[in-house]
Amino acid sequence: MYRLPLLLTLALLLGSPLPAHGFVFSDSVVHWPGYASPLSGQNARDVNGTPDLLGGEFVFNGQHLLGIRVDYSAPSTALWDTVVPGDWFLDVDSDGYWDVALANALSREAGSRNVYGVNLAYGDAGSYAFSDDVYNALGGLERKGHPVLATLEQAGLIGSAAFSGWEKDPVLADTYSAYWDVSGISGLLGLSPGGTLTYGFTMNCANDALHGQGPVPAPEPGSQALLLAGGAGVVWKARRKRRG
Ligand SMILES: [Ca+2]
Ligand SMILES: [Ca+2]
Repeated sequence: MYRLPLLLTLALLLGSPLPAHGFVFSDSVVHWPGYASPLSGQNARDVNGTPDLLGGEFVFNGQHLLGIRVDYSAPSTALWDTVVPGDWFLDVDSDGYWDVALANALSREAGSRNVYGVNLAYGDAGSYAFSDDVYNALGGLERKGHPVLATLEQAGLIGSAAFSGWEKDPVLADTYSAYWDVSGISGLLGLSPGGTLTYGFTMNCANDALHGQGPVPAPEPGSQALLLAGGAGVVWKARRKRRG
């Protein structure tokens, strides 16, 4: 009778509180789908200038999104002071419409950021402010024709994020992290447990871009496992009793 105790142990492990978890992502795109630069040379490289966005993590506790981390490095420090985060775009049901925009206000300072409910089609130019217009101070060094900011005219404020800030004085090739804490926003930002989240992010100059999908954690198997374990325990005891 070794199998049932093993199952019980497994079920109890599954039923115990789990640490925060989510999904990690890497930078697997040069630009967002549908937004190649009209300058073909810019589409041949992941990074134009600096920083290099490396990837990061969507951190969940159960189905509740706690925050977003981005890791980045500084392949160059030239013009670093002019480069700041663009907005975060989240499509919580991956239907081709952004549902949440986290507005970074073109600032690298730590502090509060507004989070909006939006309904912006990926492919609609009216959904965005573009790199060409946003990064206009320095002679057109930006990646051309790339979304950077969300159009917020129809947006509704749903809460705020606490931003950790963006490195101001980087050491060449060192890796840094930025974090947006959205744990104070209730309602999972509309995320559907077990579903798929699509995200997009870039800097004001769109020199490097993040875009991809990841899984929203499904309801934990703990409660189900405990029920099963309870049932198994009853069966096990009943069988032992009968044998005894
Ligand atoms: Ca990159
Ligand atoms: Ca959507």
